[in-house]
Amino acid sequence: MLEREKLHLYAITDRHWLNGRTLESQVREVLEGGATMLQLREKALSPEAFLAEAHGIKAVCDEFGVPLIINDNVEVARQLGAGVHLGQSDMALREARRILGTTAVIGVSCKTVELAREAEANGADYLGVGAVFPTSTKTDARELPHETLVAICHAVMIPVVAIGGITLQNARELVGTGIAGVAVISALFGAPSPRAAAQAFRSLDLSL
Ligand code: TZP
Ligand code: MG
Repeated sequence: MLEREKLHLYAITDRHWLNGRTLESQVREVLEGGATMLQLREKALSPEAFLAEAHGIKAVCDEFGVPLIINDNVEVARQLGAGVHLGQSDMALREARRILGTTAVIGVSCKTVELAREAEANGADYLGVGAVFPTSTKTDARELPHETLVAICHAVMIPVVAIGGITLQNARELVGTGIAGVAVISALFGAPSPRAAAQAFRSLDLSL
């Protein structure tokens, strides 16, 4: 089973915030700052560019001993020996498991207790649940009541990571919900110093 500690600070990339920097250097910063898991999320790169970038990011993650998860793309995950994160409209979990094997980390986005139970039964290693706060990063993300987050955490044994609009200011509101950690895009990659932002998240006492 994936250790809950690995999900404490789950950094998800976004090239929207690069401002002339490279994604690889930003990833290095958040890992230096203490991120415990890294998801490479690319919505617009060609398959070739995605794979080339993913190789570079994988090398950085390996250096820090941090698991790399690929958003949506099971084929890139397979070629890299990385994990994958699946939305409800991506490849079916069982099919992804067949392709990636038993040891790959597979996460699934869930918004209801039913979907959470189904993903656990089908062999998910962790769940991503949100949006727990308003976010402008994913324009179609609907806000999910904290009661639903709590209900999902109670309904499954696998770790749950909260996502959506999480900042250094509001993260404490999630204490007591049962989450294993927070998944963060803009409050890390959109920060003036992603390293300092990651350090600040790690030093928050979330008592998860
Ligand atoms: N899924 C639900 S909300 C979200 C995703 C990918 C965006 C999270 O980004 P941010 O910037 O941390 O709100
Ligand atoms: Mg997806």
